[in-house]
Amino acid sequence: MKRVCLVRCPSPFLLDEWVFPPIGLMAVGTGLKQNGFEVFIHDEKLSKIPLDYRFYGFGPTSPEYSSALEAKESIRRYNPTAKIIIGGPYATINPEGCLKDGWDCVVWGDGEIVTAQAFLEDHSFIKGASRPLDEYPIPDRSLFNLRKYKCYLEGLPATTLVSSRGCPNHCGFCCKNYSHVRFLSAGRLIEEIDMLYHTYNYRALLFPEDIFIINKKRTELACEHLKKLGMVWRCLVRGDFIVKYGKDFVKMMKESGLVEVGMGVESGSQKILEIVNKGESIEVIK
Ligand code: B12
Ligand code: SF4
Repeated sequence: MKRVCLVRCPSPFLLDEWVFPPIGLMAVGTGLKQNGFEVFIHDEKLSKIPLDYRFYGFGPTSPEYSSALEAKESIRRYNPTAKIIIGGPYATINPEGCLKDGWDCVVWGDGEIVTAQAFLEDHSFIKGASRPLDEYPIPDRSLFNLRKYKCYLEGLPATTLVSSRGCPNHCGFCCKNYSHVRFLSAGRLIEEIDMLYHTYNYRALLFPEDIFIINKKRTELACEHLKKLGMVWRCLVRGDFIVKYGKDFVKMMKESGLVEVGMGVESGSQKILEIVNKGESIEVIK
């Protein structure tokens, strides 16, 4: 059996790191499982990483990278033949740096399909294809203990669902490699909502992705379904989309169970908004 250990890096800089489950590792683990791997997601202290695996995978963001590097070195010391690879946000932003740091393989971009190849074949770098999101399996929440992550909305246990990737805007402070946006279709989004409702008994959801509402029609279909289920939910928005879609759209979202939005204001100075390339005016944000 091909046994793989995917490691979630610690984020001690967060107020509470046990809120949002690692969806990226879950997505990669689901792809590996479909390719016959036995997947274990390690989300304990790094000092407790099991050292007897043949394959290890890390997917850190930039602030998590130094701890991933340290963990790689410890695994190497005790298990020199293990294949240790890296993917995820940091590897996608700085693949050259990762290559210099001695990872056995660096995976750029989507990991669902290519990670099995990264483990089984002899590559130092692999570029993940940017497929339509409906082609990927629903991330398998049973790969670890979802309830360990304590997130609440209106007092109800909540969890996350990422239903799109990318963003068409170009804020200067934002770290992203591509501007094209990919969505789950309304049907596939509803399928994942239903799974979290029926199989995992969630009545509250968070859509933490860049801009959940960017596709108006899809948002309307999702709202219709969330309303039918009686769920409460939260998402991120941008002021310009809210202004463009209008008050009726906001009312429709609220009536479907929306209880909170997060919106980047960034600054009260028009000059600073321009310097950071926010693409929105103070008036629109107000
Ligand atoms: C949800 C989210 C969060 C959530 C939950 C994070 C979590 N626990 O997963 C919260 C709110 C906690 C959060 C916090 C922060 N986040 Co955040 N977050 C996101 C967001 C919007 C979506 C991530 C996601 O789940 N995507 C869906 C999954 C399926 O995609 P994915 O994670 O990219 O994984 C795919 C690939 O990367 C790859 N992959 C991932 N892991 C691995 C592992 C292996 C071995 C392989 C081969 C491949 C692989 O395959 C996956 C499937 O295709 C992204 C923006 C974005 N569009 O990606 C920002 C993003 C990841 N966050 C970012 C940042 C900066 C932060 C913070 C540092 C912000 C802050 N200042 O506090 C914190 C700290 C995060 C941390 N722990 O280090 C940056 C990271 C930039 C960077 N240089 O690393 C991003 C890219 C936003 C941005 N555009 O700037 N975040
Ligand atoms: S709108 Fe959000 S996700 Fe898009 S570029 Fe700006 S900060 Fe990044």
